[in-house]
Amino acid sequence: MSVTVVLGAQWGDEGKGKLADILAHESQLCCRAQGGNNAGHTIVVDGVTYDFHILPSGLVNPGCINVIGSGCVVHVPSFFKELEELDKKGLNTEGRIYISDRAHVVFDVHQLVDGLEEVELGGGFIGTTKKGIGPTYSTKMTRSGLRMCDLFDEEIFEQKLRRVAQGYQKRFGDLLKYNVEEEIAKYKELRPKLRDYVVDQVPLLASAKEKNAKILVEGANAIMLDIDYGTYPFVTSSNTGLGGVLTGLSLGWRSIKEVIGVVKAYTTRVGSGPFPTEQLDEIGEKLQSVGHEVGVTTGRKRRCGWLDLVVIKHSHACNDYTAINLTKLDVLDDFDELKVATSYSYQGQQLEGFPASPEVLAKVEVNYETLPGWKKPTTGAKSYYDLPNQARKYIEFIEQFVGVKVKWVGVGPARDHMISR
Ligand code: 2SA
Ligand code: GDP
Ligand code: MG
Repeated sequence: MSVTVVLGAQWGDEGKGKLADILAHESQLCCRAQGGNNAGHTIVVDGVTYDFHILPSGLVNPGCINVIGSGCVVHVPSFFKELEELDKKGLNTEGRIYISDRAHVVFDVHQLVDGLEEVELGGGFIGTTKKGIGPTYSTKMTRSGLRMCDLFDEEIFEQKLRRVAQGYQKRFGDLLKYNVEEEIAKYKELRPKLRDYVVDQVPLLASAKEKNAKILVEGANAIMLDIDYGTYPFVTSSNTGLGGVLTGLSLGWRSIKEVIGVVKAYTTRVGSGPFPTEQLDEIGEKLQSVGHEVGVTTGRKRRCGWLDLVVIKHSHACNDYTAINLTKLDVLDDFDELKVATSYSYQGQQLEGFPASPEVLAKVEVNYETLPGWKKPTTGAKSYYDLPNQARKYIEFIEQFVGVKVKWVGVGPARDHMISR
């Protein structure tokens, strides 16, 4: 078995979905290991745009079986809605999508609580997608959550869901506008539809191993949103790096052949939290508008700034990339010069790594290297040497600084706008 892992190296939306779609062509299985429908991946194929949230991007490839792994959290009505939308676009997903029976279920109550917890935080709100991700992982960790396998025994299901609802009702009182009986009734309809999708992922992946299958793992969110290594507390509630892949799917570590870090040629972030290279001026606005930086799940404008190599080094230290896919290089086509962060200083001292403390992070001074722009379109480039000289210098600067080869370069949103080296 050989496993290729695609991971976000910044704060998400680097273009993981597009690379996953390309690599799915040589994979028999495409798996998600963590997260839920907070993720948003846009894939453009033959002029058709597909938006994925909980579903793996491997579904675009008709030869690929897709798995939502044990480390994921699933809001069942949203899962079916997403399948319906793909169906409307003519994509046949029948027999190609499975959910682990160990994955936790996101209920409507989790989504409501997500909103209430954001209100409780006042000015310090996280800026979540309000998809119930944090509350669901919280109930998972406090061992009160429901897993997909719990949905099929009506009695146990009702008992467990009522217990979750009672807990929240005690905490939020009248602020929580939730009717548990309505959600229970909804599952009477969903239950029979779900049976064909829920499987034991462990033997499924074990049999893939026996058949020496090629497996692709599609990361969701990104390392700077990782619960342990990201900009805590402004993070999502799962392990979004390589660690989450190993716990979220029953894959042997020995099978992992490639870990590809997807790096946007500049930086974006949705939601609150530290962002040292953010540009709150016309540069940030230009990156936002040229890059069409709008959240796929919530429609929020993404915050934008220069490429931060302190982030990429931290990200590489956490995930140990074997290669980088640099994306959206074309968005930088019309800049006279480009800045790239190479270190941070705090109280006059250069820092060694990416600081854990949000208070320190808020006060760091960013040290930049300035590189010349290329002022030429890159979207038509088919090979590395079609790229302007200064664009190649930009890529090589990143490569040398991080110490990882840039194996793919994205020069546009479509599947064929990708240079491979
Ligand atoms: P949550 O909902 O609990 O996971 O939110 C916690 C933080 O994680 C961020 N987050 C994301 N950041 C970038 N992209 C994400 N997916 C969507 C997209 C986002 C969207 O692809 O565009 O549509 O707004 C994503 N999901 C979670 C979130 O902003 C919080 O900072
Ligand atoms: P993901 O969450 O990492 O899969 O990324 P998203 O899909 O949320 O956001 C990336 C966006 O950039 C999508 O709209 C893609 O279609 C688009 N995209 C991906 N690669 C490129 C690229 O190289 N150039 C341009 N211009 N757009 C790209
Ligand atoms: Mg995204």
